[in-house]
Amino acid sequence: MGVRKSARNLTGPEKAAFVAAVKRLKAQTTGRNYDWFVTTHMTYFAGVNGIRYAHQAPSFLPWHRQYLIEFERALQVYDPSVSVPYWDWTVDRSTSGAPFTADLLGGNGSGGNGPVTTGPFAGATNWRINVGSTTATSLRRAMGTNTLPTAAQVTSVLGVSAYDAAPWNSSATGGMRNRMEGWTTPNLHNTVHVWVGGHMGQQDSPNDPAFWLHHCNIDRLWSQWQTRWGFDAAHYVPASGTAGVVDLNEPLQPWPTVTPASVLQHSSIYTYA
Ligand SMILES: [Cu+2]
Repeated sequence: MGVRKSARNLTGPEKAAFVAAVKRLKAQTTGRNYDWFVTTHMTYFAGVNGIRYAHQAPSFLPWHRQYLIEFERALQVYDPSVSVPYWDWTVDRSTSGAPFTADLLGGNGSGGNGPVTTGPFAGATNWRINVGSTTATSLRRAMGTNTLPTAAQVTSVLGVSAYDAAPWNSSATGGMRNRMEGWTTPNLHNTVHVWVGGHMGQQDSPNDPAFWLHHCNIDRLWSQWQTRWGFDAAHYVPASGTAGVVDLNEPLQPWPTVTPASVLQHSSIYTYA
């Protein structure tokens, strides 16, 4: 059972171990390597066979929870001590502080949506972009063009008792999920993708390792919401019979045996510090 810590609280050796495991997964040539994760996010970005999985749907949160679990397990093949850290962007709001330091994610791109020039993922030799929605071969960022969500906005979202509501897409205004995902105010998750910019603003956003730290924080906020309102099956909707989305007991592809119901409880796999 792993403990996911805030990036700001990682020790130097913990940061080095995370970076090393990520780079080993990137260098893996077969199986579900780093680029498989990027491709999978792109595949599931929009609907597959008429079902929305990863975005603009109730399964936004459980799909990314399973995606993080799979990624973390892939890192742990190389180093069992590694857990994915989270980036609490209500606290760490600088383009040069945690987690965007030279010993973890590196800093901003140069000259506005340009290549990252510092840290372990700077330049195509250190970190080559192989699959993506643009032809850039090195990691790009354009940080700080908008304002990160605030702690007060997070508190307001965690106070919404309904998990989600019809019409179960980017137009839904009646639940927590779309406020968290960000197609309705106060727009938490989407705002952070835009704030980092560059690759993080695209469908191939997992090309930026910042993706994992951001989504770890989103998963942590969902866990906090569950702590307040319930980890039980009654706190995921729709329960059944809704076309085009993943109901409580329907498969979260590409993991055919995983369902929203099966990932509601996470404490036997990981907890949050
Ligand atoms: Cu995202």
